[in-house]
Amino acid sequence: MPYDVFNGDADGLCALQQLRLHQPVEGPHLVTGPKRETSLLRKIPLVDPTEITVLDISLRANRSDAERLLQDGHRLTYIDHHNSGPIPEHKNFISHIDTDPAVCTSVIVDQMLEGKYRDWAITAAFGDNLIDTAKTLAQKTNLSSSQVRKLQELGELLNYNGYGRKVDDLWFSPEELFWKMQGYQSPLDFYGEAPEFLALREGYAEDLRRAEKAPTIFENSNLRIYQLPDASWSHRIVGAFSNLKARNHPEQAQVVMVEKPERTQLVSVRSPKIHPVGADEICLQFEGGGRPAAAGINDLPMAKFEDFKQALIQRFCV
Ligand SMILES: [Mn+2]
Repeated sequence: MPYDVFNGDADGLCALQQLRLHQPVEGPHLVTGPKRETSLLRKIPLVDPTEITVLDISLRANRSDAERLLQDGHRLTYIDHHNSGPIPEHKNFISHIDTDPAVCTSVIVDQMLEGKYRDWAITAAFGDNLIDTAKTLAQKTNLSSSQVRKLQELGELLNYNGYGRKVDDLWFSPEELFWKMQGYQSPLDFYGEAPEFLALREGYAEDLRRAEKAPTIFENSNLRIYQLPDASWSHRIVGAFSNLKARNHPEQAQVVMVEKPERTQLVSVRSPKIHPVGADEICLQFEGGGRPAAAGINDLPMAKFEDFKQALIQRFCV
């Protein structure tokens, strides 16, 4: 039985959605998790050699497991846009990795399928906050501007649903959402008909109202740092909130911190839209990761906050 391994955000969901609408697989095993859980290949149990499709999780975080699975005789198709490090050279490792900051995994899948389910790729690009990419792709379709706005809202809501410390924080588990989505060829029908869509819209509005009241702990014209409390809603809204702030303040880097138990913080970093680089470099220094435009840290010790703040200032304010 094949395995489909995917990031539990809009991009991972819409990448798999396109692939499985194109090529349905009888009862695939799904391996996924909240957006920030990216070491997913280690969750594949010992099974006979099979096809493993991997979507939207960094190879850097999964390399040793990828190598082990190749040694065990599995065939891996790896499709991703995160900073990967060296790519295994093995006849059973098929890689479609493109780290161009204008590309996300669903856009790579869209290229592979020659635009067959492009509306889902547009949805994902909006979800990954690649607005220009989404709009450029939308120009190649017959969508009206109101339909494009719907895809944007859906992408943002699917992305929002991926955020949480654990699956219990999420409104819907990514597996559940994927199976619901598989019932729809078009994201516009999912938008119009799926009760899951309405539930996400309500949950999002409520979480955002709370986040808008969060204090700013540092601000100048190039950088702003917000502090959110330790709560399920903070963990759900952190990504969408940072994307929203990044969009509304293109000249400023946006950093959203969420308190966690054990004196650490979860951190979301968005580079300034007008020059969207640096976020991954900074997060890598503090055991996080991501892309040049958007990156994060799972556990930043409070004791490291001053160093982190100085790194941000060095990168974005000079
Ligand atoms: Mn992605």
